[in-house]
Amino acid sequence: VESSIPEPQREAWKKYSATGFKSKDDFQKETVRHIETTLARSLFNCDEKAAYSGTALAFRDRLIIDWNKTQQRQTFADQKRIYYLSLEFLMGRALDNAMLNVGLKTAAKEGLGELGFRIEDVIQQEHDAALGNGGLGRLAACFLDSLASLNYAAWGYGLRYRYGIFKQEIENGYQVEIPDYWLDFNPWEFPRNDVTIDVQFYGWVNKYTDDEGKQITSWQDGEIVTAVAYDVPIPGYGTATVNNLRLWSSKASAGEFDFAKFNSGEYENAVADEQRAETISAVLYPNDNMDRGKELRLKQQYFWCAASLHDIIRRFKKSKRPWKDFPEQVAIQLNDTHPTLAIVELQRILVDLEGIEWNAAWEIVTKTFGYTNHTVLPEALEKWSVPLIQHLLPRHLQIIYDINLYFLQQVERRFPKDRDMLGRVSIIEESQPKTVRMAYLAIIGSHKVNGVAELHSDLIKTTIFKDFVKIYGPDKFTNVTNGITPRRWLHQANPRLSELIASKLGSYEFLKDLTLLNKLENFVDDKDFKKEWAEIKYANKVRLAQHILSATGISVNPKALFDVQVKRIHEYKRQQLNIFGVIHRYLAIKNMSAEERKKLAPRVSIFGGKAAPGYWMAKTIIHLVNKVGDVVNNDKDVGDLLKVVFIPDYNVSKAEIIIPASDISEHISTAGTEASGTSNMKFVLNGGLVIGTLDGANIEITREIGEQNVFLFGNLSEDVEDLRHNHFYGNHQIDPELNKVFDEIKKGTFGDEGAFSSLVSAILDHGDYYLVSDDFNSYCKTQDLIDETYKNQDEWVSKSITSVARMGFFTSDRCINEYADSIWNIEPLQVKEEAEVRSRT
Ligand code: GL9
Repeated sequence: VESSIPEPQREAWKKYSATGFKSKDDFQKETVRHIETTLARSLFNCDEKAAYSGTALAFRDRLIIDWNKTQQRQTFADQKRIYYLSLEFLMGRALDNAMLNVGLKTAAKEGLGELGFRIEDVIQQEHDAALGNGGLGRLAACFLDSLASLNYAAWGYGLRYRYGIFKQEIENGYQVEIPDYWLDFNPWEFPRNDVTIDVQFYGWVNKYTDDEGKQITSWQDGEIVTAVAYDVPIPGYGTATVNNLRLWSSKASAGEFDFAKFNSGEYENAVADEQRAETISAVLYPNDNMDRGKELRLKQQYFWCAASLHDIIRRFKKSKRPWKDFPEQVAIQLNDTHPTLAIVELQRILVDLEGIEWNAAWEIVTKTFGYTNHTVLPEALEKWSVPLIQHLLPRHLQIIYDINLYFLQQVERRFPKDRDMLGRVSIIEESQPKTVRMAYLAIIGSHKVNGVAELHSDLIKTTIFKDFVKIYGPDKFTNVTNGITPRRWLHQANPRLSELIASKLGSYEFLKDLTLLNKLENFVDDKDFKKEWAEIKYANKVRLAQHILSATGISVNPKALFDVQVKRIHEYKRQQLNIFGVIHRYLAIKNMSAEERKKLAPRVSIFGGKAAPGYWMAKTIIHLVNKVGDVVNNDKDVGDLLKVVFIPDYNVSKAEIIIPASDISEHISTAGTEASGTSNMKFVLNGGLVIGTLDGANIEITREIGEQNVFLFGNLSEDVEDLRHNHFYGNHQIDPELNKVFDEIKKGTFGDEGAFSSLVSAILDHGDYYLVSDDFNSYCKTQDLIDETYKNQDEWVSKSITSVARMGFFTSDRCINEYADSIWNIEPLQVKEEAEVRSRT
């Protein structure tokens, strides 16, 4: 590798090369130095926020050293890299994770203590990086953690939104959205003002023959917006690898920004141009499992795809290899269809700019890309209007039509008799206006398509992508069941449990190889161990109860059974089933004798999650939960037997408090609708049991931990279609107990009944699409079984331990290794210093 510094001068560099702190004393020295000089504060005005900033900067220095080395090493090795393209990275906080991975948390804890701060309070000062909506974005963050921990040469590419997912407040029971401006102080990003890429929009396509008689296709006269790189270091656990997450920010291009307008007095117009450019990366779209088809969203997608691809190609070109080697050097994974335009953009670059013949180019493209599907919900499948693409990306639309033409010709040859097939699989939907089916384009442009849990991967093959299985054969479609990082979701969120496990297994090796947890089964009858296990759960519940009190003013008894459902609010996830079940329980308690009440296990029903701002039904569910809480929590007959809590602003750092404190969590989607779910894994890994439907990863969790350790209920995925049909064309009977719940709502027990009529009539009058009534009886009975089981604490704790012991499969490390083997064809890049590195916990 070439160096910019000549040999004789390198000695001075090496002598002063940064090393970062390695002891408590050095930590203090560096932290104080940063507080006094970088932040210009002193011991007279150092609050917890400043202590956080200084600590973060000290740890950042350590990370950067490994980061630089990793990037050098990867450049030097010159082997295949993985590029994970995702519009969402739901990272949460970085400091605790950096401490764990750098391995000097104890030094920091003691060092901060001597400086007058508690490390827990300091860690909590950090603003969550919330550049995602839910499971899909958090999965991307877990993947980055595993990629670095396993030493894969991998880059994430995303957008640097100025506003992450909105903050949620609850006012009078209603969700209110507050903008999430998170960049006031972010030590974890490095602006690379020298790494910029100009991205074009609009314009027109000029086809002509040049002087040498060559056919030229040129996209010209568009508007240019500049992408500026911001790099975020991603440290691995137990290794010196620190990978890179590159986020693009948009700004007016220097060439484009009209200085003439300034001079001619059009100051406001010039500023308006600038602001328009910056708008592209301004906000994360807050929709979960929902496609809204807004022009600005399409602009975001192209802006990010184009910038990322040009960056990847620039790197590839440095190796001076021929283009046909591109797929041996580059694997690009598409996180859902959001980055599908990258397929079209690569084809455009190869054909229009590099002069490669169409078929040769297309082979390079399809070998490079893999596509992960995350949902079968029809309303979430992206379709972009043809006129919109025509306007914004005229050349790309032509290429999409050509891709489609060649594809359909191939299909026609293979299936000459199936005339409907062509219309069914065409990338273009003949609607009004015509639309581009992005999932079809992603399948056609990739060499592998995967679902995210077994059931889901089967469903995409038999339903939405059935025809493509006929066309390409079954091998193009595969499954990679999701996973979660045990570093954040066990060790960081639940340090005491992690410590207890380590004490029994003899080391923290399980954080690198989660299957080692199976040794815990040897201790299911160990009385002392069980006692400690239960105490830790209790302590976590006390911590959550404190949070609930400060966030909502509601006081809950940590001895009660904590029943938790936290996730985005969506009809398919069926928070309405949960709250109707709560009302049913409330009515039952009201009808009980004092004797009967004594026998009942006290329960706290905990809800949390954001509703998309435009999703009326979801907002109504939140409103109902809060109104039910108002009534139940203040009913003297009920007391501690039932409390209903809505925790506002569910996010990654709240999840770290909530998940370890759950006794039972709810994963109760209509069978066949939740592609995987990942919080189900997090809850079980933290010793919580689950109530769930046979959906997504619940099925594989059950297979791993055993049916006796899961509370399953409800109809099966294969019966859903018939049930829905019968709701409309048969005699639709509503569950009688559910009807009583509706009567209570209609009576106005929970306030103005009109406020909730849409929720009730979705079931009574509109076909109960999500099968709430069909599953209600089985749901309530299973909840009763949970009450019974919880009374036997000894048995409960045994189930909890056994379940944790069998969760090894669900680490994202396993998941990433599967992607590497079956989709990317890539090996880890070994790190020499590894042995010397880090005694980490
Ligand atoms: C989702 C699925 O709904 C989840 O079941 C799945 O676990 C995750 C990760 O694969 O992907 N698909 C999807 O669109 N979202 C998911 O969570 N929603 C968002 O977070 C945007």
